[in-house]
Amino acid sequence: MAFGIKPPDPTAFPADYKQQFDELGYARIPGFINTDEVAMIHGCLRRVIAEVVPTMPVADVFYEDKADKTSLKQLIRLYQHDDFFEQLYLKSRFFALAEFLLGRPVVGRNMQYFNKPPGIGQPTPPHQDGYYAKLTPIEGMTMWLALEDVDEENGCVRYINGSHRRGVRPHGKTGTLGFSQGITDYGDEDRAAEVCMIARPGDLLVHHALTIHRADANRSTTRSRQALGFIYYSARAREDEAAVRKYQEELTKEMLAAGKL
Ligand SMILES: O=C(O)CCC(=O)C(=O)O
Repeated sequence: MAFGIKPPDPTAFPADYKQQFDELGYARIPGFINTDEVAMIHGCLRRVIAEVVPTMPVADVFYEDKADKTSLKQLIRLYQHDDFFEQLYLKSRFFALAEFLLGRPVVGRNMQYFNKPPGIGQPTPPHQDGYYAKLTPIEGMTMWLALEDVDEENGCVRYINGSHRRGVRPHGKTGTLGFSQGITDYGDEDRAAEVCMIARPGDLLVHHALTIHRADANRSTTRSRQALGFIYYSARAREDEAAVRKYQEELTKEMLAAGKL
């Protein structure tokens, strides 16, 4: 398997990664995978989009415009639909890094493909992943792997330093498919504090479940903005599964009624 099974010694990762994650609420790891590995992921994504997506439930495949199959914006639970992505998620150095950063055993909860198609990719509203997750304690992270050049034009991720230490902010419905809840009192002070994460293919961003983040729309008319998201929870965190399921079912109904799914 490419991408390496767990390193024999988890301290093989530089201590600086954990220091950044603990202090800022995110770590930026340039070149976490190399160009051959990026190319392999693109190849597997092309295969999945051609062969697997047509068999996936509508609740796991989001388009900016469902009548236009080139406007694919998100694939949910990718690891449950394809063996390559299952290995990449659960038996790789991504998994090992998650345990290193959290300092305890983790479990995989979701792996997603994110795209902002050129010209039509919508903004990602400001949010905290931990709000969606209904976890106790809120111990988890999302890894965001850039598969293309990402900058201010095509919608880089923006973080607020230290926001993982300041609790959960109020969230409300956004109407955005894939990011249904956003921070309701996000203001100028928040915008002034944002740090824009410019990334190259293979760079990894890792944010804590409480770190506030958002992304702009894709303003480029020629470049997409593709990434993979790996969500890991601490193994000791308990999820309110019934509440999450109920919310997801209601949301799917609403999105179907709105013609978005
Ligand atoms: O891809 C994006 O725009 C944001 C992804 C995100 O919010 C996340 O991974 O938690």
